[in-house]
Amino acid sequence: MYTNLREFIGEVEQLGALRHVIGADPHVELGGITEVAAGLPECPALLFDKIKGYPAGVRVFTNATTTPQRAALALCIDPALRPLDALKAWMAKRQTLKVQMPVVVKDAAFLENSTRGAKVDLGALPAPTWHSKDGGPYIGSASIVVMRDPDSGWINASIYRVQVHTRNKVTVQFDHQGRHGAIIAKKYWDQGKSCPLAIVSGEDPALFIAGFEYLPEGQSEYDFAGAIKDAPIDVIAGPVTGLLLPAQAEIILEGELNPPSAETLLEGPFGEFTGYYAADKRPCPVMEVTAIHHRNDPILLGSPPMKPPRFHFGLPFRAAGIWSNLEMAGVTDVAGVWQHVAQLVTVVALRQRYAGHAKRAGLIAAANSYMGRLVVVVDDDVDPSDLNDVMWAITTRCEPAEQIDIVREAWSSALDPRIPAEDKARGVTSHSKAIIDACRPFGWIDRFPPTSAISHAEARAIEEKWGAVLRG
Ligand SMILES: Cc1cc2nc3c(=O)[nH]c(=O)nc-3n(C[C@H](O)[C@H](O)[C@H](O)COP(=O)(O)O)c2cc1C
Ligand SMILES: [Mn+2]
Repeated sequence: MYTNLREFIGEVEQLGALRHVIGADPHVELGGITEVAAGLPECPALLFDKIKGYPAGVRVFTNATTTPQRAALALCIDPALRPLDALKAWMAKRQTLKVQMPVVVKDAAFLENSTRGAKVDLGALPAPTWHSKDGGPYIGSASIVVMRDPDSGWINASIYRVQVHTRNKVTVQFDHQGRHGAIIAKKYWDQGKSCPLAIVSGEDPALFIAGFEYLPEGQSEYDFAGAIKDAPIDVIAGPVTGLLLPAQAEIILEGELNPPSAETLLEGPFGEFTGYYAADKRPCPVMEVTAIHHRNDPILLGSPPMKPPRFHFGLPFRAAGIWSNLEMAGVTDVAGVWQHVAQLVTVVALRQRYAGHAKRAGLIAAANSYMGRLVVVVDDDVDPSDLNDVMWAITTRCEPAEQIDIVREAWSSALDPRIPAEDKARGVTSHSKAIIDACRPFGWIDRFPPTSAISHAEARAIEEKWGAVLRG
């Protein structure tokens, strides 16, 4: 199992999924290459070197976890598992995670190079401008923001995007005031202080995943990342802030987030995971960077939002959450849950046992589908991770006049491109969701025409026996 990003990249290379890209321009080109690669069938991970304007060795790594295989690798789950089995393994693992407290170590490779105070120059790092209409370069698209709760000492370490503005100023963007980082920073600001923080780039992929997961207030993403790996995360006190920082990371910025009453900068716009821009420039809290540390030949981890179906993670982690929600609510016989189109479509597969079973599952899934307008429920002979299979079920088992329900004023967000600006301006960020029951009607399920298709189990047996012949 990998102990840091470099070892993870080595594992990706062993799988044959790494491509080396030499000479890309960090202004729009590097982002474009990342997006095109993410659209290829094998969706390779990319290690950029000799980036235009930067010395050889200063690198950017993208598409780290964009396939099911690499997402499983990052979760320390067998990457050979079929996607739905890998997601199921993750759901089971997440339910029984044994928290691992980080351990303090004496040295960190990121201390190989440090600059402080007036010598700090963010221009030394290849922050990409990911999309042509973005407001500027972003050093933080996959980096974690570390803060310490002044009351309890809890360390929060999650992902908020970070734009570079000057040689020592960046902005940190919270989507809403409920973000743990926003809650912690406000505590310092309310006391008239700046909030000490660190931006960690080129972190261990388990920390990248932990930084995305919804964890309860008070639980550290470090503990969760340790649980993913079944091994504690190494940490070391930052020389300037004293914050405990991941010792295996590539690049760290230390500094203070100033109260917005003292200073803000206009941040964005930034292309979002929906494939659209959601807002124009907006005032954002400013971090004054007082120290930069990095390993020799540092690797910046980048994960720009891209046009769907491309997404940061090749396994739909939020679908695993919905799968657990269904089980916790007592819905039996769930064969799988998946999300497509960058989480915007949720599919539940189940074995119907009673009238209303499918709708019960659909309603729970709809309630928990963030920004998703489409929820589909299919029978268990349909693979929810295969969009073609799902469309086959919709077109052959669903009578639209009878089997599509609409739920209004449901959970979306200000990032939703289809909500009118006037509504957003008055705080209305809900939308409607269609629940498509693409199951065979329960009332006459026994009389529904039998399918001619071979079962998943039969297909697997044939693949095992004849796969080599078929693939040539
Ligand atoms: C690549 C990526 C970028 C993200 N960017 C942001 C962002 O800019 N602002 C934000 O508030 N959330 C962002 N998120 C979502 C949060 O990281 C996520 O919801 C996290 O659980 C929030 O952590 P918290 O509960 O500790 O605040 C991003 C997630 C990912 C995977
Ligand atoms: Mn958190």
